[in-house]
Amino acid sequence: MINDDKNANEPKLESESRRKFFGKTALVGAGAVAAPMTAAMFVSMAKANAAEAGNSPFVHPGDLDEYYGFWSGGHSGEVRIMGVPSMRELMRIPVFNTDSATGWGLTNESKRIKGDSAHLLTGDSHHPHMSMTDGRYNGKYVFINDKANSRVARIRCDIMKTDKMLTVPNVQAVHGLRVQKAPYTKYVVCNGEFEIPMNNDGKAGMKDVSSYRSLYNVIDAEKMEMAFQVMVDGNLDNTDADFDGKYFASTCYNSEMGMSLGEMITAERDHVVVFSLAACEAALKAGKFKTYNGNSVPVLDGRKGSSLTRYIPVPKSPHGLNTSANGEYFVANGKLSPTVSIISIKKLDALFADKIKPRDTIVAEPELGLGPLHTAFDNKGNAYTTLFLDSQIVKWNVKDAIAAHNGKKVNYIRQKLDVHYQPGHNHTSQGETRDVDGKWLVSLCKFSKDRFLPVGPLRPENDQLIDISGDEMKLVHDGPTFAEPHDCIMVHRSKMKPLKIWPRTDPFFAETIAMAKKDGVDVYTQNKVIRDGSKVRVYMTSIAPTFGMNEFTVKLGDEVTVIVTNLDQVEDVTHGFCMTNHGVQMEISPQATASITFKADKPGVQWYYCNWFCHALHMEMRGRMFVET
Ligand code: CUK
Ligand code: CUA
Repeated sequence: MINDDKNANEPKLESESRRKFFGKTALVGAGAVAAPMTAAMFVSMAKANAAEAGNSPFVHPGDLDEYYGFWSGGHSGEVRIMGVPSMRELMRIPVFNTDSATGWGLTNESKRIKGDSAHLLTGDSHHPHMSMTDGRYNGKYVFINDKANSRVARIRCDIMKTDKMLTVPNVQAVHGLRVQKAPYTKYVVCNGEFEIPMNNDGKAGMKDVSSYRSLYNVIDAEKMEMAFQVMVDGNLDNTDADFDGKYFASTCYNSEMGMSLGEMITAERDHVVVFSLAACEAALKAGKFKTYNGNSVPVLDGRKGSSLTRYIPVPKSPHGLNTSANGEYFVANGKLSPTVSIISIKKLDALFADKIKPRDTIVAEPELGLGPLHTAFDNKGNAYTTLFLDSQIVKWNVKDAIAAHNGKKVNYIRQKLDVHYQPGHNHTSQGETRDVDGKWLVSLCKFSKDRFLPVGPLRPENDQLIDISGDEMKLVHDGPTFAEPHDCIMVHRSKMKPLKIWPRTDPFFAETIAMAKKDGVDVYTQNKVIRDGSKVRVYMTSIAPTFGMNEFTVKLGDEVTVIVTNLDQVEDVTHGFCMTNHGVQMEISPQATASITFKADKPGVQWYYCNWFCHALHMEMRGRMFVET
């Protein structure tokens, strides 16, 4: 049916023909009669596009993707690894959520990592960003915020597991997060979004909001401890860093410090706060800080008039803050304003020296369309901004936008591409680094509406892949995703060196090994039950298709910890441990040790089994726990 459109294979008309197709479908009546476009049609169409651009989205079975994509999972609380350009989901990394398959949040190893928030089972992860050296991804860590419980976590990219988690004190809702790009990621920076009383001990109430503040949070990336916080005027939303290791910038959408929607959008202007890292570190060294809420985290005063910050007025309620890939600009995205504000990073030295006024740092404020939320960049001087309300990506040229601002008659808009629908973040391949390559753009669309088979009232979102290697953006793939990737990064596979099996000395389970040592057990060679009062530790090995221990006995009411060490050295042979009817299960990958604790609260015979399919005799990989009364 699409082929009656002669232009169907014309790359530049792809989005229009797609639209026409939907128009026709609608005419026929909800697609009841219309034949859907077959996969083959779409493939041939996209193939034609790709051939023209020389940037193929096709990764054939058995072939590997060129990029690792790290996608946040929003209120699913996790991080996902995608293969780009195939858009295949390669792995899920549980972070702030609890995971049935791997036992994340249930195992003792993961609870130790979650630390003081081990009891929290939810999260809202927005911004995954990788550690850098000299403005380039270094393949070491991915950091991610938890807006729901004010946390920041770190993922170790050699094992692709969360290895540190920190609850940020003195703030509520950690939102925008980025890393220091140069000279290396010493700090992870993130915004405390919701303003709260500085001492939130119940004395400051709901009426008088004069003591309410938002804090900028600076975290030591290696230790994953708070370095310091900076008190600001207004709230904070998104943030980014320069490429020189000197400045960070954050958007503020509620400079009014309003407590209701109406109050939050009264002022015509809000602002971007710029932080001078050197000034902050000097204030810290000089002891110019206070502490709050009974903790020892130093809080610097970066409110208006302070030497640590500058406030640049921009049209009201800005959202995304993105550093251009050439390191020259901070771009604040207007959201309620159809514009973005381009701040010259070069001019910030003069601003901090009070030689120019805040608005003098703005080199252009191009009008792009309705609802600009986030901007990404290529390696040719172009920017790509999501227009939430227009459901479009607008491609625009930064130099031309600046020329137009200076009175030149030049059209800085290069193209507007329909996306489906309502995009939030977008991101280009390696687009926040010096290695920006201008190949791919992903648009994270909040709504999918009619793009997929209906699956009930709750719909997937739609992550669209766009080829930006040519002069025109070309939509090449729809990718349904579950709630809710806010942001993503695409890292060239040459930067990554994931391990294939665990090193036995890995710190991930070192404390478990230390506990075994205290019990006099070598987990690698021994299968043993250790009783310690009403606590029982069951050490067993696993090698496909058997557990080292076929049966063990405990007493009713015992607290039982099962510690399994996977002796298999064969890549990909992961075992599981599940105690039926006890809500207990976990994953043990090759050469790993994992442990889980539960109460033996049911008498009699209780079967345990391996729940990761590992062998032809996987079903037989089970054993009995006998609970004596
Ligand atoms: S925010 Cu979600 S679309 Cu948390 Cu980066 Cu803009
Ligand atoms: Cu071991 Cu299944």
